[in-house]
Amino acid sequence: MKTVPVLLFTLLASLSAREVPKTGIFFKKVQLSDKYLTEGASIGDINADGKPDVVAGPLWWQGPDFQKSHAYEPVIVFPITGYSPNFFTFPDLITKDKWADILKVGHPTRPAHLAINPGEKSVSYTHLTLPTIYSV
Ligand SMILES: [Ca+2]
Ligand SMILES: [Ca+2]
Repeated sequence: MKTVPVLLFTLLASLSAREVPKTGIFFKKVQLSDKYLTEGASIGDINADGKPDVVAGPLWWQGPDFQKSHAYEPVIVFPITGYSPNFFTFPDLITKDKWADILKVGHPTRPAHLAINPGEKSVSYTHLTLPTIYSV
């Protein structure tokens, strides 16, 4: 009769021990969108508030809760049966100001695009198409 409670206690103790990682690093899953917009995402401080934001395709989500999104280019939803032409987005301080710009790389052999962050100005991003570079 005592076998079942002891076994249950052991099982619960074993499960709870697995829930707490020894590293002390925890993760929380946050779904940014239910639309298929891009193949990848990156982290950068787009609004220069010192908190990491997420950039994915034509949108960036404002950290730290990632509930509010901002479009820096037209938003196009793609069918899940193919690839999105938005492969990777890389935020960085390319124009050497405090506002992270976004380098977008699409399909191989297609040109990359640079979206220059307007900062606090109420104007849209400046978009530049970069020359395509082929390598063998
Ligand atoms: Ca930020
Ligand atoms: Ca910039």
